[in-house]
Amino acid sequence: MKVLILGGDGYIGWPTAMKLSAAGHEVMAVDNYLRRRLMREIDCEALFEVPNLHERARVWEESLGKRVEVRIGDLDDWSFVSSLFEEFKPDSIIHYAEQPSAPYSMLDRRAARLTLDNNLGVTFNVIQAMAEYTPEAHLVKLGTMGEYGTPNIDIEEGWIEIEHKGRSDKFLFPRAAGSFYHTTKVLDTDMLWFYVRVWGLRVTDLMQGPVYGLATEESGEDDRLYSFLNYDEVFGTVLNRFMVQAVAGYPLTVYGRGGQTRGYLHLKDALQCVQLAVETPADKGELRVFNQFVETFSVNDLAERVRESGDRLGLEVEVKNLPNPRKEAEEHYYNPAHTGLIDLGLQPNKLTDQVMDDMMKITMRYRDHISNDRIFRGVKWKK
Ligand code: USQ
Repeated sequence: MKVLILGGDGYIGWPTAMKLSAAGHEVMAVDNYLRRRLMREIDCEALFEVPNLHERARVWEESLGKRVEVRIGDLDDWSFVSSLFEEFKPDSIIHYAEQPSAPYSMLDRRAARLTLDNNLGVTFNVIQAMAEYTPEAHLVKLGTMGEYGTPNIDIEEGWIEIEHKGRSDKFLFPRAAGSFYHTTKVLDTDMLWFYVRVWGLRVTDLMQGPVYGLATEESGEDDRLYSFLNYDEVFGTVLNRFMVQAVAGYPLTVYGRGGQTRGYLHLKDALQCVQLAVETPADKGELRVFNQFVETFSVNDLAERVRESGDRLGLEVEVKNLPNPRKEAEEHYYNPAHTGLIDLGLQPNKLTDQVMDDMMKITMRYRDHISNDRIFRGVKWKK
């Protein structure tokens, strides 16, 4: 298949490009380096420097003999998007090209506006380009489990049957996002659902939980092919942050009571899920939704796993409960369904002690790169 990866420079974007290229797909990776620019602007550089997308594609071609086409440009700009679709005519489009950080979206008015404009603008352009150039193509769009929030009922996989006053119908599961970033993903889903209804597009919306990990089958031990490992409060996800904190001897930053529970998955499983979605497309006129995670953990569970791994590896790990800078439930019911991707063939990689220790060992290689003042700055949700 011809697969267009939008946001191909990102934490999941580049590993996806390698994965699908290794699987024999013809891959084009596109990015405007927005994340790199924002990381620099707010002084949140990743744990180690990552070569640019052209360079990574060269290293990949040298090591595997497979080519990933690279284009750099702004997907919020219609002329760039239309030229891409006209040139490449993808069978499948993977859309990761969004500002991905909840804390970034809560920094200030400008950051919130950038998140709104970029995320909605790119999704809109992709929909328009599909309709104009590739109406049979399949869009695999990265959403987030955070679209649902933490309701006091079981979370279904995208859709819910509701019986009301003797009649029943099927609706998108109610959404209640916890940050402005998450809200843009809710708006994306609504926009996609509208165009699926009226134009009969083919869409899979992946409700993904927080991802952890770095090495994949394709990167192996070659750190020139690794993704960004962010450990700062803005772009780092919680388990990656805790591992770096443990290695730095910085007390683990558990926000509030630490009962916040989410569905987590290893980067390798995020790739498996996306590959499965690409290779078994949604039907025309279908908005297919998968809840993309493997296991649920509370923040306290994750801190404990990192502490135990630290013990095994000779690190002294302290855990500290900080006043929560976010507005979120710290103790809550959480029971989301997640059978769709398992039914398609997902083989989960769970967070075993071995997986934990292997990830910690990679992090330990970069101990000297850690800058403690990047770890916590307390971006507040409330004004
Ligand atoms: N947390 C801490 N301490 C920290 C960092 C985070 O206690 O130092 C807590 C947060 O308050 C939250 C949980 O850990 O309750 C997860 O936080 P996170 O920063 O790992 O994840 P989040 O901000 O929700 O966003 C991440 C990705 C985002 C993706 C989302 C999936 O950055 O792109 O959409 O995970 S989900 O959380 O399911 O919405």
